[in-house]
Order: sequence, then C-alpha cells, then structure tokens
Amino acid sequence: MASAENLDVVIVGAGISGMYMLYRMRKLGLSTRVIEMGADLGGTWYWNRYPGARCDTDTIEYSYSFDEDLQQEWEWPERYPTQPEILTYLNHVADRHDLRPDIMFSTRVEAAVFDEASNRWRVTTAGGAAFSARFLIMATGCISEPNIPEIAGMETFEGPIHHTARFPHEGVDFSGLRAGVIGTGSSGVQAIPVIAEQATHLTVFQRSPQWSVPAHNRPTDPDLVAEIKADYAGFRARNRLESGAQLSHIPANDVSALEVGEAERQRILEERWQLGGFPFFGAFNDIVINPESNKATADFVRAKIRAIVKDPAVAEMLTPDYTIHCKRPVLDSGYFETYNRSNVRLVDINAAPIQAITPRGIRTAENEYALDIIVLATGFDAMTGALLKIDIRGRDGLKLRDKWADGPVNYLGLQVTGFPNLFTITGPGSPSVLTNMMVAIEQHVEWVTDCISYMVEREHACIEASAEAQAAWVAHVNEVASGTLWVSCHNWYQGYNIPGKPRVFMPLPNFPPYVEKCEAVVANGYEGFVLS
Ligand code: N01
Repeated sequence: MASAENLDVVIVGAGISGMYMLYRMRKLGLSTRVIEMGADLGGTWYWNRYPGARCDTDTIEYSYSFDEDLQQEWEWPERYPTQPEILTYLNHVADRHDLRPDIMFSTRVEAAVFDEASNRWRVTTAGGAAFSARFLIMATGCISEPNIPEIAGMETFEGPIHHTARFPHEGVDFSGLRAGVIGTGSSGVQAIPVIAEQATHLTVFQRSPQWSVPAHNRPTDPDLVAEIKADYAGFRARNRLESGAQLSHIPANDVSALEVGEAERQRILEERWQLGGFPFFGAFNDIVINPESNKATADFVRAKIRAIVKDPAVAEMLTPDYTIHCKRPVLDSGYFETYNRSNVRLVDINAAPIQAITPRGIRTAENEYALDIIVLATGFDAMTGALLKIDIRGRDGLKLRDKWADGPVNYLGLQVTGFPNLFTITGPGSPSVLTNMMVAIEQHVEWVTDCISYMVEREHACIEASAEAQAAWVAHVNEVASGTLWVSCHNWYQGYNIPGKPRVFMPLPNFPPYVEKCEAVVANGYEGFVLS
C-alpha cells in the first residue's frame, strides 16, 4: 500500500466550489489539497467548450461574493459571460489568492475509504498517489459527468464525435462540414445556432422539444452595475432571498396567473419575454405549482414558437406538450429562428428513433443522414454521477454506490449517514441546481467551513448525520418536490435521461427556507448530526 501524505482536508474538484473551499480551509490554517481530474481549474467552465457556451445567469450575480475588492474591480462586458470569460475570471481568482500550489491537476480520484481506527479518509488516485485526511470534501459538481449514450455503431463513424462537455480545447471549425447534433437541452440550444452559421448543413436530432425563452444578451448596463456596486453586499443578500426557481435577482411577480384577466396576463408575459432570461419564469408566482398557471404561460410560449418558425410542420415538432419549466429552463439566442435557415433540418427521433451510427452518418427508423461530424449534446449523469464514479466507502466498508442504489439519501444535501467527515458541496437533497449555482455553492462552502471550524475548536473527531435526521430529510425533500410540477415530466432532476437510474427527485426546491434550516441546525448545536 502506497504511503499516504497526511493532510487535514482533501477536496475533490477544482471548479467554483473546490476553489472557494480551498480558500476557506486555508484561512482556517488547515493543510489542504485539491485533487482535480482536469489539466487546469474551472470545472464546468474548463470542460464545456462547445460553440456558443456561455452562462445563462446574469454575470453580476454569477460571480464570487466573498472578495469585496474583487467584485468591485471585476468588469463583465455582457449580461451573460462566455465560457472563456468565466475561465479567465476563475484563473484571476486563483492567481489573486495563490490557490494553484495546493491543487493537483490531471489527477483522478479513484477511491476514498474511511478508516474507523484513525477516523481518517484514505484517498487514492488513478496514478497510485494516496492521501490521508481528516475531512473529505466532494466538490465534484452537479452537472459534470457526461452522458454518452450507447448507440450501436458509434465506433464505426469515420468523422469525429464530440460531447459538448468534452469539446476539443483548440475548438472545431465546422465550415464545409455536414454536422449532426443529438440533443436539444441548454448545451444543444446554445450550440445549434452557432454551428448552423458555420456548417454547410446541420441536422438536429431531437428527442424532446425544448421550452426555451430568449436570453436577450446585451452589453452590460453601466448604470445598473454602478447601482449594484454601490451596495454589492446588499445586492447579494437580497439575491439570496430572491434566489428561487427563477435564478435571478429580478423578483418574481407576487401574483398568480389566474388572479389577472387575459389581457393583463398577456401583458405581463410579454413584458417578461422582453426582459429575457430566467425572469420570464417569474411572471407569476405559481407556474411551478399550479397546472393552470403553468398552461397559461406555456400557451404564450407555444404561440411565440409558432410565430417565429415559418414552416408549420417544423414549428409543431419544436413545440413541447409537457409542463413548462419542468425540465430545466433553457435560454437561447436565435434558437427557434435557426430552423428558418435553408441549411438546417430537424429530425424527430421520438417518432423515428436513432438505430445506429454508421461510418457515414446516422440511421434512424426512417432515414439515413449523411454527416461529417457529430456533436453529442446529450447532457449529464447529474447530481450523483461524478460522486458515484469514485469508489467511496464509509463505516464497515459500506459503499456509497450501494447506499444510494435506490437513489441518493443524505441530510441537508451535505452528509450521508455512515460516512463521517465527508461533505458534499451542493449535493442531492440541497437546492443546488434549482438556485443560482454561485449562491448555492457559497452557502454550502461557508456552512462546511463553520462546521469544520467548530469541530477543530472543540476537538471533535467526527461529525456524521444521524439515521433519523437523514430519514426525515429525505422525506422532506420528497414532500416538497411532490408539491411541484417538477415531478410531472421526464427531466434529469429525476434521472430520466440515464437508462436504469433510480427515479428520485434530487434537488430541493426553494433556497431561502433551506438556508434558514441550515442556520437553525447550527444554532441548535448541529442538530441531527452526531458529534464524537
Ligand atoms: O443536457 P440536457 P445539457 N438519445 O440533459 C437529449 C446546465 N447547463 O448539457 O430531453 C437522444 O438538458 C435529451 O433529450 P430528453 C443546465 O442546468 C447550463 O443541454 O432527455 N437524445 C436532451 O434534449 C442544463 O439543464 C448552461 O428527451 C438524448 C439533451 O439530449 C444542464 O447543464 C449550458 C439522449 C440533453 O439535454 C444540462 O444541459 C449548458 C439519447 N440517448 C448546460 N440522451 C448554461 O449556463 C439525452 N438526449 C447556459
């Protein structure tokens, strides 16, 4: 057995959460190492380099809040930052706080085993390195493990096949090529208009039509920025309170779609449509809980799609018939307009499924499509994929893979019973992807930091979620989710995109009450946790 480097803390992942976690652990004076699979930092923003990749949350709130000077100094050129801009920003943060020396790159964690005799985690990497740490913090991201579908004949294709989350760093020039894109989620919807402009021809293979609203990207408004920077801390605090399902600082209208007349309803929806982005979904306060309000909003978007797309048959294929906002909402820049181009074809693979990838293209039940390059915009094994890829074993050799065989269980989305001193940043069972991720990450990192500081001060060896607290928490998450329309369609929140994955609603709706709960747990001496 390789000798292990002794540390206080091992953090897995050098994305937004791993970087901030490292910063915090250092401030506590704890010896810390971040282990990162990628050749550089940035997580999501390191890997997702597909054409058109940018964040869909306003830059002014998709940034760290912990460094006041940084947030005052940094200037974002547009409403939504591009992938390279975010990566530049994260590199700047790493340099500013000298984070790199404690990050090991190009190193994949293979296993983490809890040793009950020493109360320490032994973490081993694919390259054979070993670490022994008191605390293990999984900052592996919610949407990081790509979903590569198993399609017959994939290996026979004569051109390149790229997943959006593993796109070549040097970029891809689509000019002169016949391109095919499989998948129309956030990644596909961003990539498709850009690829269509470059490629000779583009074929989009659509399994589900997508509810998408215009992003309305634009240059940053200097007056708005000045106003926010005059009281950035206040803005962040309000943002936390408002950071519900609409993922935006612009508050939702506190009115039901059913409380206003038809003309007023249309006026509000049009006003929100013009605002662009997630605030559209805040037009009314009940679109994720009331089927009739949801339908009113959906009908408005259906009419927009039909007005934009000129060919009625194509418009019909692009028009969803399921609950709006049930799948994670998508923002676009000219997505539906792209289908008016003469070099773009839409193929409904729900009606005629893909049968195989052939040496020269894709064959469906109806046709064969000649292609030079294929892009898989097929998403991720979300929330649990990256965690379960690692062989994590807690007390009595219990494997996390077995513990979660029927879906993830934990307490507060932070800790799993039987896995002491192991924390998951934005784990399943926490608001995570139903919140602005920056906000969710900072809240978790700060909670874990306070917890570890508390343990160190009081010389506690272990903290572990109690079985009772965990059971109650899982029941709570299910109860909250079942009161929403998020359980009414086949979304990745419930694992529907991954064959064989347990169908469990993974994130917890509603951030502000969650934060209150986390604070109450601390105020009550880490209620629900066993400290030893
Ligand atoms: O992945 P997705 P994504 N055969 O799962 C289809 C965040 N994000 O990478 O809907 C054929 O949403 C699948 O079809 P269906 C954001 O949280 C943010 O686009 O399952 N098709 C769907 O159309 C987002 O929600 C940003 O029926 C298959 C598509 O592929 C999350 O990441 C940008 C298939 C996958 O869509 C994931 O987005 C990008 C198969 N076997 C991502 N398997 C921004 O901030 C799947 N599909 C802008």
